[in-house]
Amino acid sequence: MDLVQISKNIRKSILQMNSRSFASHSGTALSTVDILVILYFKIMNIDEKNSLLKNRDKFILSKGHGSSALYATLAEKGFFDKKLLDGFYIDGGLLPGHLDKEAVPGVEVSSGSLGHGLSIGLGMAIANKVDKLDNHVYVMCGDGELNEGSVWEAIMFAPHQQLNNLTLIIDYNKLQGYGKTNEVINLEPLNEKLKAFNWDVIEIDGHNFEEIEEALLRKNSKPKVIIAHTIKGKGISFMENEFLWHYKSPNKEELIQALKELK
Ligand SMILES: Cc1ncc(C[n+]2csc(CCOP(=O)(O)OP(=O)(O)O)c2C)c(N)n1
Repeated sequence: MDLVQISKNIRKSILQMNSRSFASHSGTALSTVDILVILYFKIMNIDEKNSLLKNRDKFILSKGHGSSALYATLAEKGFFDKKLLDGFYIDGGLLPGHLDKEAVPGVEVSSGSLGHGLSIGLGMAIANKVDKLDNHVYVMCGDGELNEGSVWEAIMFAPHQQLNNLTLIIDYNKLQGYGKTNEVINLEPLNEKLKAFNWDVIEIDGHNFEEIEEALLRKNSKPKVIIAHTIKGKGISFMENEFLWHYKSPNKEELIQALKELK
């Protein structure tokens, strides 16, 4: 399995989808791709032919505005036909701009309103314990999303429930919708804060496949949080760390240039 090629295919799909529909959030989607590749192609117990398998692992993209990345990953994995990606965020298309669990096989939670995914994942992790299922729940939040107080309620509650079947991944790309995260509301010292809330904290380069896999596989007795240092717009030189690409959609020329970089 060529993970590098898979990540390139997903990045390509994201750019084509966002360009076709004039959608925002290309940078948002691109920072998540390498983590999604390891989760969906190496870690999670899932069946693309049976998306509702009872004892499946679950992934929640709480930063639902990065929907194009999850749709592209699910299509790459075979949950649905890649042709459906052409209907992303357009009238009559089947893939809504923000994530919709009713409309798309493999999407576990509808999201887009920030701050809810971790609490929902926490509930699923508790339900797994009650049902004596040993399946894992993974939730990805954006760094700006941690501005939502509801996230910190869940961060406080998960260790109290001893949820060792829950992993939070923070996509720490240092940018959000209003600028730099450390200028809007500084999260630092994030590692120490999460440790103080009694989580197992791991810090990694969120684009390094080995580091991502090792962090996801590491055994934990408490809920685990992976602080993944990522780059918004990762993979496309003119999008990397550029705030503009939170909002802008690639025009024809930009799309051609970006796809060239992914060859
Ligand atoms: C409850 C809520 N408030 C505001 C927004 C508007 N909004 C969309 S994206 C975004 C910034 C998110 O930043 P971050 O979580 O860092 O994600 P990134 O795009 O940087 O990966 C905001 C505030 C929203 N979607 N939901």
